[in-house]
Amino acid sequence: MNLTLNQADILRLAAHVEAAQLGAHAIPKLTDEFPAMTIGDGYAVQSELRRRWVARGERIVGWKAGLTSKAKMLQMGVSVPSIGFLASDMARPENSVIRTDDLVHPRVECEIAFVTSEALRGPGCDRDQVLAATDYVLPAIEIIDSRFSGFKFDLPSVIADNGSSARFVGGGRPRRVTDIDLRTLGAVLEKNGEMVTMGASAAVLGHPADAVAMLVNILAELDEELPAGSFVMSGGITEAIPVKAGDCVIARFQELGSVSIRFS
Ligand code: 0L1
Ligand code: MG
Repeated sequence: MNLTLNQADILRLAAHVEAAQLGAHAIPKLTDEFPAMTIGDGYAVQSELRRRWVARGERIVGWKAGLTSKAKMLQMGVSVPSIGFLASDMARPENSVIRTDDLVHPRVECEIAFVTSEALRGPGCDRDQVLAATDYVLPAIEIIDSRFSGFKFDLPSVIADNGSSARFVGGGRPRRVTDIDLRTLGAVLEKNGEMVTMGASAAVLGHPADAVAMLVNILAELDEELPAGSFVMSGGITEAIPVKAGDCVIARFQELGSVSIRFS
Protein backbone atom coordinates (compact mmCIF):
# COMPACT_ATOMS: atom_id res chain seq x y z
CA MET A 1 0.00 0.00 0.00
CA ASN A 2 1.10 3.54 -0.78
CA LEU A 3 2.57 5.36 2.27
CA THR A 4 3.23 9.08 2.70
CA LEU A 5 3.83 9.14 6.48
CA ASN A 6 7.26 8.48 7.92
CA GLN A 7 7.79 5.98 10.75
CA ALA A 8 8.01 8.68 13.44
CA ASP A 9 4.63 10.14 12.39
CA ILE A 10 3.04 6.66 12.27
CA LEU A 11 4.22 5.97 15.85
CA ARG A 12 3.05 9.38 17.07
CA LEU A 13 -0.38 9.11 15.42
CA ALA A 14 -0.93 5.59 16.82
CA ALA A 15 -0.14 6.85 20.34
CA HIS A 16 -2.47 9.83 19.76
CA VAL A 17 -5.36 7.59 18.60
CA GLU A 18 -4.74 5.11 21.43
CA ALA A 19 -4.89 7.91 24.02
CA ALA A 20 -8.22 9.09 22.55
CA GLN A 21 -9.60 5.53 22.61
CA LEU A 22 -8.46 4.71 26.16
CA GLY A 23 -9.26 8.16 27.53
CA ALA A 24 -12.59 8.39 25.66
CA HIS A 25 -12.00 11.85 24.26
CA ALA A 26 -12.61 13.20 20.79
CA ILE A 27 -9.77 14.33 18.54
CA PRO A 28 -9.76 16.11 15.15
CA LYS A 29 -9.50 13.82 12.13
CA LEU A 30 -5.89 12.95 11.34
CA THR A 31 -6.04 14.37 7.81
CA ASP A 32 -6.36 17.89 9.30
CA GLU A 33 -2.63 17.58 10.09
CA PHE A 34 -1.74 15.23 7.20
CA PRO A 35 -4.04 16.08 4.26
CA ALA A 36 -2.15 13.72 1.92
CA MET A 37 -2.64 10.74 4.22
CA THR A 38 -3.54 7.59 2.24
CA ILE A 39 -5.50 4.44 3.06
CA GLY A 40 -2.10 2.70 3.35
CA ASP A 41 -1.05 5.28 5.96
CA GLY A 42 -4.30 4.57 7.84
CA TYR A 43 -3.49 0.85 7.96
CA ALA A 44 0.11 1.59 9.02
CA VAL A 45 -1.22 3.55 12.01
CA GLN A 46 -3.79 0.79 12.72
CA SER A 47 -1.03 -1.88 12.65
CA GLU A 48 1.00 0.09 15.17
CA LEU A 49 -2.14 0.49 17.31
CA ARG A 50 -2.60 -3.30 17.16
CA ARG A 51 1.02 -3.82 18.20
CA ARG A 52 0.44 -1.53 21.19
CA TRP A 53 -2.76 -3.44 22.09
CA VAL A 54 -0.86 -6.74 22.12
CA ALA A 55 2.02 -5.17 24.08
CA ARG A 56 -0.56 -4.26 26.77
CA GLY A 57 -1.34 -7.99 27.11
CA GLU A 58 -4.54 -8.20 25.02
CA ARG A 59 -5.19 -10.90 22.42
CA ILE A 60 -6.36 -10.25 18.86
CA VAL A 61 -9.50 -12.42 18.66
CA GLY A 62 -10.68 -11.44 15.20
CA TRP A 63 -11.43 -8.72 12.68
CA LYS A 64 -14.28 -6.53 11.53
CA ALA A 65 -15.35 -5.33 8.13
CA GLY A 66 -16.68 -1.77 8.22
CA LEU A 67 -18.46 0.60 5.85
CA THR A 68 -19.68 -2.45 3.96
CA SER A 69 -23.16 -1.28 2.97
CA LYS A 70 -23.76 1.00 -0.01
CA ALA A 71 -25.90 3.24 2.21
CA LYS A 72 -23.13 3.67 4.76
CA MET A 73 -20.47 4.30 2.13
CA LEU A 74 -22.67 7.00 0.61
CA GLN A 75 -23.38 8.49 4.06
CA MET A 76 -19.66 8.65 4.90
CA GLY A 77 -18.62 9.69 1.38
CA VAL A 78 -16.28 6.73 0.88
CA SER A 79 -16.14 4.19 -1.93
CA VAL A 80 -14.32 1.23 -0.38
CA PRO A 81 -14.94 -0.70 2.83
CA SER A 82 -12.41 -0.89 5.65
CA ILE A 83 -11.20 -3.43 8.19
CA GLY A 84 -10.21 -3.24 11.85
CA PHE A 85 -8.99 -5.66 14.50
CA LEU A 86 -11.03 -7.02 17.41
CA ALA A 87 -9.18 -7.50 20.70
CA SER A 88 -10.07 -9.54 23.79
CA ASP A 89 -10.83 -6.44 25.88
CA MET A 90 -13.50 -5.30 23.38
CA ALA A 91 -15.66 -8.44 23.83
CA ARG A 92 -18.70 -8.24 26.09
CA PRO A 93 -21.11 -11.05 27.07
CA GLU A 94 -24.67 -11.20 25.80
CA ASN A 95 -27.18 -9.54 28.18
CA SER A 96 -24.38 -7.58 29.82
CA VAL A 97 -24.33 -3.95 30.88
CA ILE A 98 -21.94 -1.86 28.82
CA ARG A 99 -20.52 1.32 30.33
CA THR A 100 -20.75 4.49 28.29
CA ASP A 101 -18.43 6.64 30.42
CA ASP A 102 -15.42 5.06 28.69
CA LEU A 103 -16.79 5.69 25.19
CA VAL A 104 -16.96 8.95 23.18
CA HIS A 105 -20.20 8.71 21.17
CA PRO A 106 -21.27 5.06 20.95
CA ARG A 107 -23.58 3.70 18.24
CA VAL A 108 -24.86 0.17 17.69
CA GLU A 109 -25.14 -1.93 14.54
CA CYS A 110 -26.69 -5.38 13.85
CA GLU A 111 -24.15 -7.68 12.22
CA ILE A 112 -23.63 -11.32 11.30
CA ALA A 113 -20.45 -12.72 12.84
CA PHE A 114 -18.46 -15.61 11.36
CA VAL A 115 -16.27 -17.97 13.38
CA THR A 116 -13.66 -19.65 11.22
CA SER A 117 -12.26 -23.16 11.54
CA GLU A 118 -9.52 -22.77 8.91
CA ALA A 119 -7.09 -20.00 8.05
CA LEU A 120 -7.95 -17.83 5.05
CA ARG A 121 -5.42 -16.02 2.91
CA GLY A 122 -5.84 -13.67 -0.06
CA PRO A 123 -5.50 -12.32 -2.64
CA GLY A 124 -8.42 -13.77 -4.54
CA CYS A 125 -10.31 -15.03 -1.49
CA ASP A 126 -13.99 -15.46 -2.44
CA ARG A 127 -17.38 -16.22 -0.93
CA ASP A 128 -17.08 -20.00 -1.39
CA GLN A 129 -13.70 -20.14 0.33
CA VAL A 130 -15.10 -18.12 3.25
CA LEU A 131 -18.15 -20.38 3.58
CA ALA A 132 -15.96 -23.52 3.44
CA ALA A 133 -13.70 -22.14 6.18
CA THR A 134 -16.60 -21.06 8.45
CA ASP A 135 -17.36 -23.15 11.50
CA TYR A 136 -20.61 -21.27 12.28
CA VAL A 137 -22.26 -17.87 12.11
CA LEU A 138 -24.02 -16.05 14.91
CA PRO A 139 -25.85 -12.76 15.40
CA ALA A 140 -23.90 -9.90 16.92
CA ILE A 141 -24.11 -6.28 17.94
CA GLU A 142 -21.17 -4.02 17.24
CA ILE A 143 -20.75 -0.92 19.37
CA ILE A 144 -18.78 1.53 17.24
CA ASP A 145 -17.28 4.67 18.66
CA SER A 146 -15.58 7.06 16.30
CA ARG A 147 -13.02 9.06 18.23
CA PHE A 148 -13.24 11.96 15.76
CA SER A 149 -14.93 15.18 16.84
CA GLY A 150 -18.43 15.58 15.45
CA PHE A 151 -18.13 12.36 13.39
CA LYS A 152 -16.06 14.33 10.89
CA PHE A 153 -13.61 11.94 9.30
CA ASP A 154 -12.46 10.36 6.07
CA LEU A 155 -11.33 6.86 5.18
CA PRO A 156 -7.61 7.15 6.14
CA SER A 157 -8.58 8.66 9.53
CA VAL A 158 -11.26 6.08 10.31
CA ILE A 159 -8.92 3.21 9.37
CA ALA A 160 -6.25 4.65 11.70
CA ASP A 161 -8.96 4.72 14.42
CA ASN A 162 -9.36 0.95 13.87
CA GLY A 163 -12.64 1.39 11.97
CA SER A 164 -14.29 2.95 15.05
CA SER A 165 -14.09 -0.45 16.82
CA ALA A 166 -15.03 -0.27 20.48
CA ARG A 167 -17.07 -3.25 21.79
CA PHE A 168 -18.77 -6.29 20.32
CA VAL A 169 -21.29 -8.83 21.59
CA GLY A 170 -22.09 -12.18 20.02
CA GLY A 171 -25.06 -14.28 21.04
CA GLY A 172 -28.30 -15.77 19.82
CA ARG A 173 -28.28 -19.08 18.06
CA PRO A 174 -25.11 -20.15 16.23
CA ARG A 175 -25.88 -21.84 12.89
CA ARG A 176 -23.96 -23.74 10.23
CA VAL A 177 -23.76 -21.82 6.96
CA THR A 178 -25.22 -24.80 5.09
CA ASP A 179 -28.44 -24.60 7.14
CA ILE A 180 -29.46 -21.03 6.28
CA ASP A 181 -29.56 -18.60 3.36
CA LEU A 182 -27.12 -15.97 4.58
CA ARG A 183 -28.05 -13.52 1.84
CA THR A 184 -31.68 -13.00 2.78
CA LEU A 185 -31.63 -12.83 6.58
CA GLY A 186 -33.62 -9.98 8.07
CA ALA A 187 -32.62 -8.13 11.24
CA VAL A 188 -34.53 -5.66 13.39
CA LEU A 189 -32.97 -3.39 15.98
CA GLU A 190 -35.06 -2.32 18.97
CA LYS A 191 -34.10 0.39 21.42
CA ASN A 192 -36.06 0.69 24.65
CA GLY A 193 -38.82 -1.52 23.28
CA GLU A 194 -39.26 0.35 19.99
CA MET A 195 -38.11 -0.76 16.56
CA VAL A 196 -35.57 1.83 15.40
CA THR A 197 -34.15 0.28 12.23
CA MET A 198 -34.19 -2.89 10.19
CA GLY A 199 -32.37 -4.40 7.25
CA ALA A 200 -31.41 -7.54 5.37
CA SER A 201 -28.06 -9.27 5.24
CA ALA A 202 -27.72 -8.58 1.50
CA ALA A 203 -27.03 -4.95 2.52
CA VAL A 204 -23.52 -6.14 3.38
CA LEU A 205 -21.82 -6.11 -0.04
CA GLY A 206 -24.61 -8.33 -1.43
CA HIS A 207 -23.67 -11.26 0.84
CA PRO A 208 -21.96 -11.12 4.26
CA ALA A 209 -19.42 -13.79 3.20
CA ASP A 210 -18.30 -11.43 0.42
CA ALA A 211 -17.48 -8.87 3.12
CA VAL A 212 -15.35 -11.46 4.92
CA ALA A 213 -13.60 -12.29 1.61
CA MET A 214 -12.96 -8.57 1.09
CA LEU A 215 -11.48 -8.41 4.60
CA VAL A 216 -9.18 -11.37 3.88
CA ASN A 217 -8.04 -9.70 0.65
CA ILE A 218 -7.23 -6.45 2.48
CA LEU A 219 -5.32 -8.49 5.09
CA ALA A 220 -3.31 -10.01 2.21
CA GLU A 221 -2.35 -6.50 1.09
CA LEU A 222 -0.99 -6.07 4.63
CA ASP A 223 0.79 -9.43 4.20
CA GLU A 224 -1.38 -11.08 6.84
CA GLU A 225 -3.85 -13.94 6.91
CA LEU A 226 -7.05 -14.53 8.86
CA PRO A 227 -6.16 -17.24 11.38
CA ALA A 228 -8.41 -20.24 12.10
CA GLY A 229 -10.63 -19.57 15.11
CA SER A 230 -11.15 -15.90 14.24
CA PHE A 231 -14.33 -14.03 15.19
CA VAL A 232 -15.24 -11.85 12.20
CA MET A 233 -17.90 -9.14 12.16
CA SER A 234 -19.10 -8.84 8.55
CA GLY A 235 -20.49 -5.28 8.70
CA GLY A 236 -23.63 -3.42 9.68
CA ILE A 237 -26.90 -4.71 8.23
CA THR A 238 -28.68 -1.68 9.65
CA GLU A 239 -27.62 1.92 10.00
CA ALA A 240 -25.74 2.73 13.24
CA ILE A 241 -28.02 3.95 16.04
CA PRO A 242 -26.71 6.27 18.81
CA VAL A 243 -27.03 4.96 22.38
CA LYS A 244 -26.64 6.46 25.84
CA ALA A 245 -26.69 5.32 29.47
CA GLY A 246 -30.01 3.72 30.35
CA ASP A 247 -30.74 2.40 26.85
CA CYS A 248 -31.68 -1.26 26.27
CA VAL A 249 -30.94 -2.65 22.83
CA ILE A 250 -32.16 -5.90 21.28
CA ALA A 251 -31.12 -7.09 17.82
CA ARG A 252 -33.55 -9.71 16.49
CA PHE A 253 -32.36 -11.80 13.57
CA GLN A 254 -34.32 -14.16 11.36
CA GLU A 255 -33.06 -17.74 11.91
CA LEU A 256 -30.30 -16.65 14.32
CA GLY A 257 -32.21 -15.52 17.43
CA SER A 258 -31.53 -12.28 19.26
CA VAL A 259 -28.78 -10.45 21.13
CA SER A 260 -29.49 -7.94 23.89
CA ILE A 261 -27.40 -5.48 25.85
CA ARG A 262 -27.96 -2.57 28.20
CA PHE A 263 -25.96 0.63 28.59
CA SER A 264 -25.07 2.31 31.88
O1 0L1 B 1 -18.44 -0.78 11.51
C1 0L1 B 1 -18.40 0.13 10.67
O2 0L1 B 1 -19.12 0.15 9.66
C2 0L1 B 1 -17.35 1.20 10.87
C3 0L1 B 1 -17.90 2.50 10.64
C4 0L1 B 1 -16.87 3.55 10.76
C5 0L1 B 1 -17.51 4.86 10.68
C6 0L1 B 1 -18.38 5.16 11.86
O3 0L1 B 1 -17.87 5.32 12.97
O4 0L1 B 1 -19.60 5.28 11.66
MG1 MG C 1 -19.78 -2.42 12.04
